[in-house]
Amino acid sequence: MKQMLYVAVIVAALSSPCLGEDKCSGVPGIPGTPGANGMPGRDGRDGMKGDPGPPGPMCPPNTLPGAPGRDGLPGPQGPKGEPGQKGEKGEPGHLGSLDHKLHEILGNLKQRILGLEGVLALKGIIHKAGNKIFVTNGKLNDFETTLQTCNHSGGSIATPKNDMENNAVLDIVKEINQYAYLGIKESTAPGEFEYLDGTAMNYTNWRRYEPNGKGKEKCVEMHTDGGWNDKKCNQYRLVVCEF
Ligand code: MAN
Ligand code: CA
Repeated sequence: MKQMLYVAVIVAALSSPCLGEDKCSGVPGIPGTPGANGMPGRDGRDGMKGDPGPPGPMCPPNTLPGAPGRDGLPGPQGPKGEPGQKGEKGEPGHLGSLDHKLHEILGNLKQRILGLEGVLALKGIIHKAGNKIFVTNGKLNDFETTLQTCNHSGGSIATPKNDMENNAVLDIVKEINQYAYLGIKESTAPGEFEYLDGTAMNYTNWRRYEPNGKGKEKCVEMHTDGGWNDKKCNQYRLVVCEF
């Protein structure tokens, strides 16, 4: 193949018109066709950020509105409204149900105590008058000792403040057939009597001509008719207490 190319070149040289001459001028050859474009180059580095663009054009009328903006700040508090209707009564809470249970317990306790009092009254041991209970230990003592005896029992010396209470004490006095000191004493004003705490009496049941021992009879006793007599405090009288 190479040999054939050499032959072709030699033939061409021999057949040239300027064979044998020093200089040879000819017509310039036709330029070859341009080569195909190369591959695109790599991307350059990012340029600097440009200025913000001008605002966009206003939407023409009759176009759809844009998305709603964000909520504004809360406004000031409005005036107080009218009170609503009263609601239904609720179920009892913890305290309510405790209150109910305590009421039940107290009710039972009251019934039991009333039952015991009934037994004691039936046996003639206590004498009830309203909220008071009168009771004797069956012994005789002076006024001061009677005060101590009753106080030590958690009660106080019998102090009838109405006919009902006076009759309850009288029942005991008649039963034992002994006079009893009462919780009444002469005040600093001779001939005037008051309760042991110094308050004025609002009920009395003096016997006829009593009190008559001004300044000398500072205590008060109940006779077997229920009437009162002022008397010296050193006598032995039936101990009757109230609770
Ligand atoms: C005795 C005492 C007096 C009482 C008179 C009543 O003297 O008990 O306190 O007033 O009897 O007659
Ligand atoms: Ca008297």
